[in-house]
Amino acid sequence: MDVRSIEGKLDAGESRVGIVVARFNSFITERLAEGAVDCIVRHGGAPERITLVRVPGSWEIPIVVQKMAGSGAYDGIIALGAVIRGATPHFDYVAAEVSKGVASVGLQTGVPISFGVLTTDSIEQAVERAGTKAGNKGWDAALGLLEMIDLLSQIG
Ligand code: INI
Repeated sequence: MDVRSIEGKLDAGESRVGIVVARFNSFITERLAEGAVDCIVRHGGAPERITLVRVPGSWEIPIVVQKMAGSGAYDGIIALGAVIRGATPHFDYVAAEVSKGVASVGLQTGVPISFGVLTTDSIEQAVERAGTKAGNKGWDAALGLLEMIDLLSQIG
C-alpha cells in the first residue's frame, strides 16, 4: 500500500542556525560546539549562516533560545551545555529547568530546537560524549536539527 511519507532531509542548504552554548564546563561544551558547527558545514551549511552565542551556564540557555526563536532570524537552534552531577542538588535544578525551558520554547514558537545539553553523573561520562568514545552529542544535536528544519518546512 502506498502511503504518503514525509521525512526530513539531512541538507543544511540555506538554513540559518543559532547555537547557544554554555561556558560552564567549557572544556566539554566547546567540543560540543565544534561538533555542531562541523556537522552543519559537512551537510552543506555556510559558516556565515551559523550564529554562536555563549551564555554563562545551562540555566541561562532557555531565555536566549527564546529570544532567538522569537526573532525570526533563525530556522533552528541548538542548545549545548554540560550539567555534571556534583555533591550538591544544583544539578537537578539546572538539568530540569534547561530541559523544560528549551522544550517549551520549541512548542511555543514552532521553531525547531535541538537539545545537546549533556546531563551526566561524572566528568568522564561527559568527556565520552564530547568527541571521544561515545561520539559528539553536539554533532548529533546538529544532525537532528537539520532533519527537523527540513521536516517542518515540508509539513508547511
Ligand atoms: N551550569 C552548567 O551548565 N552545568 C553545571 O553542571 C552547573 N552546575 O552544576 O552548577 C551549572 N551551574 C551554573 C548555572 O547554569 C548558572 O549559570 C548559575 O546558577 C547562574 O545563574
